Amino acid sequence: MNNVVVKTEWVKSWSENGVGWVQLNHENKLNPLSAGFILAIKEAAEKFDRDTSIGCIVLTGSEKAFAAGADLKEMVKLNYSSVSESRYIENGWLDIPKIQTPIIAGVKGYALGGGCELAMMCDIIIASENAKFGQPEINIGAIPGAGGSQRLTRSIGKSKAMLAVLTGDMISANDAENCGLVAKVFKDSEYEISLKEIATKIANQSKPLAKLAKQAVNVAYETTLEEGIRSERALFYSTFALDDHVEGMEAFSEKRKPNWKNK
Ligand code: CO8
Repeated sequence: MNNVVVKTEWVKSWSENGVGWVQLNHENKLNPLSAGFILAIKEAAEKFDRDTSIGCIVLTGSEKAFAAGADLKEMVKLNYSSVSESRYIENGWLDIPKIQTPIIAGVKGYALGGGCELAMMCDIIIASENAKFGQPEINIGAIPGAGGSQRLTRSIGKSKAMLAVLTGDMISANDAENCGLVAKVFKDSEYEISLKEIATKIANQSKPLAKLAKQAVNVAYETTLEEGIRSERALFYSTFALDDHVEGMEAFSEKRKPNWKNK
């Protein structure tokens, strides 16, 4: 696992109306996540995170899959010492949650194993009605390894997460929406336009305010309620230091749309 080649050719990226699109575009439309592929995904997302014209990033996959998990053809060759010594999961995977720009996972088809974990690292999951989520690692001699047992439990609760992790069964898009894993499910015919509308709406918010809001929600994931409320209050106070706070207040008083300065 040393000398991993970054597979940039498997990632398509473009920007439109302040949205940075990162499409997983492996020649196998199931998008198996090899070490070089995840590094390319991370690099494309980080490039948009550094781009001040981008206010929202969207990760998407193919018609068939967001990603059907870790690349099992790569994984079959690995052993305990090669995964631990090469830091198999630390490289790339752990950088996705550090992205400061709001990031959406747009899921069509399968989001399984590492694919479900990658989607859960994003801030919002929007799905097409054919999407299927799951942590099927138990069926192939493993358990979730990139946060699945932790993020799924926080997202849908212990009992449902246990059911998914212990049976390996898939969760339909509608069930995923009902239990809060997915924010919205759209009919296949409406999915792309709706995903674009949501991403564009977020991209056109004040960028510093959106980043503070994202930070505030994420604190709820990681700390106690008391600590989270303290942190939210400090972030709320800090909004008063932004030109966009003044602009938002003035626009409300003048009954017009705010003209964000992004500072
Ligand atoms: N990795 C590599 N190749 C895959 C994968 C995969 N995850 N999934 C499917 N393929 C390959 C198949 O081997 C097949 O290849 P070939 O044509 O050479 O035989 C091709 O893709 C098409 O697959 P299927 O014929 O199986 O397609 P179906 O449409 O019939 O089924 C499924 C689609 C249901 C997605 C099925 O392929 C499947 O169950 N795949 C495995 C899903 C899985 O177990 N995912 C979890 C993997 S483990 C994991 O993600 C651990 C994460 C830990 C952290 C990440 C560290 C990197």
